[in-house]
Amino acid sequence: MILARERPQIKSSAEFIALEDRYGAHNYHPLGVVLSRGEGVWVYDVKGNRYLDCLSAYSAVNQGHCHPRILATMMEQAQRLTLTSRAFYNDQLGLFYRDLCEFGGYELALPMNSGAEAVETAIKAARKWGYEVKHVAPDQAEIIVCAGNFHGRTTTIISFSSEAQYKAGFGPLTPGFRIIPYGDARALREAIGPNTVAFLVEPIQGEGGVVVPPQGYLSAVADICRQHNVLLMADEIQTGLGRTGKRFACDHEGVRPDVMILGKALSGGFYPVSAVLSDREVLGVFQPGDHGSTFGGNPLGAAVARTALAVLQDEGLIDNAAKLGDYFRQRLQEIESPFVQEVRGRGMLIGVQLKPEAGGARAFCDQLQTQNILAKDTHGTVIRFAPPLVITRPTIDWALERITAVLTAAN
Ligand code: IF1
Repeated sequence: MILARERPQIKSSAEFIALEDRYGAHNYHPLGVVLSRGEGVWVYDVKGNRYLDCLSAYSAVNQGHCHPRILATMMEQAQRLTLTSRAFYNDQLGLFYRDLCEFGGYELALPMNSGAEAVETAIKAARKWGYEVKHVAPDQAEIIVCAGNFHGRTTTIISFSSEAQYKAGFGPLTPGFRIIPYGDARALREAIGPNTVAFLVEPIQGEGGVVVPPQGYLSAVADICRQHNVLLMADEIQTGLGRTGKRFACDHEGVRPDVMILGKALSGGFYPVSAVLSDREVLGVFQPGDHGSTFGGNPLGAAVARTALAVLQDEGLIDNAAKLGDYFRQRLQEIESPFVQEVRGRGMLIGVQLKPEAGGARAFCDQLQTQNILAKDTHGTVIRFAPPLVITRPTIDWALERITAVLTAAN
């Protein structure tokens, strides 16, 4: 059958960009490249130019673009059954639950779609746990979060953002959150009160500019949470599933959070699949009718996510991220650039912090694009390098040559 949708008749990048500009809300400011195909670490624009994808859809395509095994699952499942709603059982969800719980080492899972929905789910679980298990007085539950956090864009989540732009004009905001400095375990100890039910934290702050907390921070906050009967909730939507060279970034410090929040690469970029993992004591608070989602846990997403998890493990992508990530970071550190202040990160999540006088990261990303490398500035002065975890050493060397040229050229 011929595809029912309109095939693009227009060919030029400018026309595709004009279409988006004309009909789309302007809540993004993309780089001027129009992509139409992806394979592994490479993406191709409408003119056929090839680029190394150093963003990986914000770490959603850790397994590489259009991974053939995930694609095969997607096609096969899409022909059998895509969506049933949770009003009925389906023959994929249970298998996904089992694989995900075994992968993460938790008793129970709750599937959603976007990352923000999974964070919302964790917040609801923590509050209900607070009332039912910790016996906090009704409507008094408090959740502690960190300055510089990024957990998504819903009204409740932006309520505890420290970034003025994310919430300006969107009030009234949701109460019940308290912001403390990131990377400061003592600040957590001092902020905890009788109504504190949870501490929500990213093991590495992505949007904050690839901020790696001091060594020992995660294990310290885990101890503090345990001592005070406060749930440690790790948002590993960006850092989890191999990105930092371990299964979860918390694994670097041997920390097992009470609540693990996953998204992005859980589907290898094929489909929005997110999930909250925890144990019976926490996720057990949800009764039928308390929470849900039309698409969450659908058979297509469940099947895709199972294969996405299997690919991470079977192809050794987590080890690859550790080894080649260290290599990439070290080689970036060796570049003698007048513009670079610091190179930081873990595994294949790398941030190049530019000096204030470098004039912002965006211009460097534009330059990298002319060298066939797509990278995204974050926080104004940080270039983020986070290619798919299927990247090889020769490709990293290819990229380093070009990155070096851009970082050492007189701007
Ligand atoms: C955008 C950053 C990445 C996340 C963490 C939850 C979510 C995200 C730790 C929400 C999403 C994305 C969304 C994207 C930009 C972005 C991002 F630059 F903001 F920091 F990835 F690096 N927790 N992060 O990173 O997940 O609901 O989007 O599925 O444009 O907002 P979502």
